[in-house]
Amino acid sequence: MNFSHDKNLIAIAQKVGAGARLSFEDGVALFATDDLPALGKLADSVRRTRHGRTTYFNVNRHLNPTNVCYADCKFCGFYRTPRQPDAYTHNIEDSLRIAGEAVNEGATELHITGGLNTKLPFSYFTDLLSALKQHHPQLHLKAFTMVELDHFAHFYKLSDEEVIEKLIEAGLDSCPGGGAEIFREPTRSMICAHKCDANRWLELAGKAHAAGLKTNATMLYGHIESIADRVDHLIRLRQQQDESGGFQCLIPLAFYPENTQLAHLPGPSGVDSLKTMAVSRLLLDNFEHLKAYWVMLGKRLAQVALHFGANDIDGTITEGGELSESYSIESNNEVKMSREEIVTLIEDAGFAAVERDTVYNPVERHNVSLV
Ligand code: V47
Repeated sequence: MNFSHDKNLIAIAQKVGAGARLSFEDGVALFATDDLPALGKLADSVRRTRHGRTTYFNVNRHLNPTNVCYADCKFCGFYRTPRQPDAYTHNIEDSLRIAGEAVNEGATELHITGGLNTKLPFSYFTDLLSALKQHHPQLHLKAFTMVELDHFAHFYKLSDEEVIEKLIEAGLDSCPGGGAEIFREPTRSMICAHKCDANRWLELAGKAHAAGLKTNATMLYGHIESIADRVDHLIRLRQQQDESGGFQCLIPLAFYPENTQLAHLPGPSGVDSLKTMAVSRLLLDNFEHLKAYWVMLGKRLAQVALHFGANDIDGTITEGGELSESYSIESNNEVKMSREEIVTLIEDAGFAAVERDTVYNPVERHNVSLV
């Protein structure tokens, strides 16, 4: 049986087999294929060469210190203006309580990100990190996207280096990948005009890497962007990784339209999500890890995505009640999986589940009934 009826896919498979880097045109051709199983097989072969049957997950919790944000991103259902009744900002005690719950549930990581809130002093963020570190030194603090770092630098009139240094001093361990959205203009300005632009996002990632931090990267897809926008995004990330080398993983984020200014859009199809996963794996030859973020894909599609290049399914998550980022495809407050459930999900998909910490060291547990 032939590998594929798609001649373009056969030519690209030969390049992949020879270890050659794929071009922008290859990326567009991969998205254009109608041979989904062959595309998946190709991405899976790369994934298996790197990671075999291993699929990583972690035990983590999200903490969103404030939902007040001036950025007004069209795709966001989370942010509030300061006067809205459900606008909130946690005090340190609230955050410590959430972190304490996370530790009791066996979390190794706190994922911290929030709105761009001009009412808060910079000390709010450094005090938050210091208090968390002091009370829970074992928790890895993965906090603040490049967009938040950009806001801190501008709003508090600090150099980028000062921002990064002060956050590290306070307890920052690594940074999440949010805020990348889609880099290419005019799409970026149409969906998030008030966020930093692509060059600035990439520049800050480079500076965070230079300071020794690992960071992640994301791509928000399935809204108004074109296929060329997606390929451009992936190639820019690849270039930055060549330069600064500190990205751990890419998380393609499937757009969830409900409660956003783009609620009239359908969001990506399952096939589109699987293609995006596979193309990401094939184009990003210098990214070790690719996450099938189950919160946005849904648990079932995330399982399938593990056969399309993904080698990580993210975490148990646990949003704290009102902290829910409110854009999950898993409705009914299901933004939580037990450790046991996540292991079953991975094994049921045919892979070996390995719990990792934030920087991909395996985690040994002697009492797994904790979570
Ligand atoms: O930047 C916002 C996205 C991101 C919607 O680094 C939406 O390990 C879909 O970056 N539909 C924040 N996506 C989340 C994020 C993340 C998540 C999990 C793991 C990591 C990591 C990072 O969420 C935003 C934006 O791209 N987002 N609204 C929406 N309606």
